[in-house]
Amino acid sequence: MPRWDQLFTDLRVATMRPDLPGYGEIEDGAIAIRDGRIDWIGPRNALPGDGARETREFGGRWVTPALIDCHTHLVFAGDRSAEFEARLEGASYEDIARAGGGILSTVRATRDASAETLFDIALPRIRALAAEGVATVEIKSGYGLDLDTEIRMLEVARRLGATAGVEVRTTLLAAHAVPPEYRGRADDYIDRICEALLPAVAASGLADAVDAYCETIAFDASQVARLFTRARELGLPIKLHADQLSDTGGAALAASFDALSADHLEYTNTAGIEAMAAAGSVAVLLPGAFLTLGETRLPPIEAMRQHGVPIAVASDCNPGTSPICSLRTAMMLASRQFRLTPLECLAGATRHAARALGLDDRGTLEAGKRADLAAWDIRHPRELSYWFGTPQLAELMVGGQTTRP
Ligand code: DI6
Ligand code: FE
Repeated sequence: MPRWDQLFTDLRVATMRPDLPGYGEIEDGAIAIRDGRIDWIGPRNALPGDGARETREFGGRWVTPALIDCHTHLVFAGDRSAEFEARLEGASYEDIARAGGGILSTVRATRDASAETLFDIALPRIRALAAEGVATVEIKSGYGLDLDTEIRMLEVARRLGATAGVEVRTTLLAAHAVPPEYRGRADDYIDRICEALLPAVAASGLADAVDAYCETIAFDASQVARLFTRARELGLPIKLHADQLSDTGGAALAASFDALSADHLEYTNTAGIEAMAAAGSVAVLLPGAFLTLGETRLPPIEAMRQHGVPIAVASDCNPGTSPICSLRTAMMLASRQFRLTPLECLAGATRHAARALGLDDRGTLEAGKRADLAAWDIRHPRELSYWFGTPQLAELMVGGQTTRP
């Protein structure tokens, strides 16, 4: 009996291992897979003699860990192009939200949509991500704001993963906006989430984490703290939309709950970054939202680097602030707008993105990790943050099985 199910040779590997310099490259590499996991990886000339049931040569192609999009809202109905137009004519995102548009207009469309409709609308979005090498996608709820619709969104999200051949991680974002029936009563809505919605979703097993929108137009720090206290009681890990449009102390708040990640962070101060470093929270940067809203205030990248806060990059695919269904585009924007190096962008879409989801079985290529691999038609992995809208994926494997093309 051969020891391995598959043996891949003649490939160049960017392992993205944190203990190796640069991309953790292996020039003439080999990867052996058993039961969907990497059993052996290294230079071909060091390969132990054991055989495999199936052997494939990769013609010198580059292989990286499959990409991970750790922050999306890709299940929603309708669109917000009229609002986009209004913003270009001078309205602000906050003004539109306060007038009952913004997130609430997507809530109306999503509440009205059946599970089938939501599924059909979202399927091309997740397929677009898979087609560019993404094998793990986080999807948030948050356009329902009532129990039925939040559950419907989470169920659709899970089904999308099964159909598209990628793994979906779901996040409950019930505290995304104050729903119309609670207008002016944000505290009552937080009570409702803590008492009914969150326990029901936790019991359903449909959410892998809990997120909230901490912002002047959404929920304040004390409301978010109440929600997170309840989430922690129920054993759910935490993420936070923090300090995107103003400094509300969101990063420090997230860190005080040992959050997996705090996301956006344009207005985060140094104390917030220090707290994140101490808590081990990942900074998730969302350059698509920065671009779409025409923001100018940059997240404190240098402080993140100095304090060793891991930086992830995600698409934030959503109809209001990031109508961008492409993690590769987010990587390119992160390098251009935020001056991340191509190496930082790739770590941000692999190793650090895995950590932002609390997943330690993927994001690098080393023995014991899942065989989630992307093979590329490129000359160097830096190209993954350089080309824009250029199809370069040769093959995507999830657990050693080819899902793309
Ligand atoms: N993520 C969000 O949840 C909000 N901004 C962001 O980057 C709002 C999303 C929306 O406007 O629908
Ligand atoms: Fe978001």
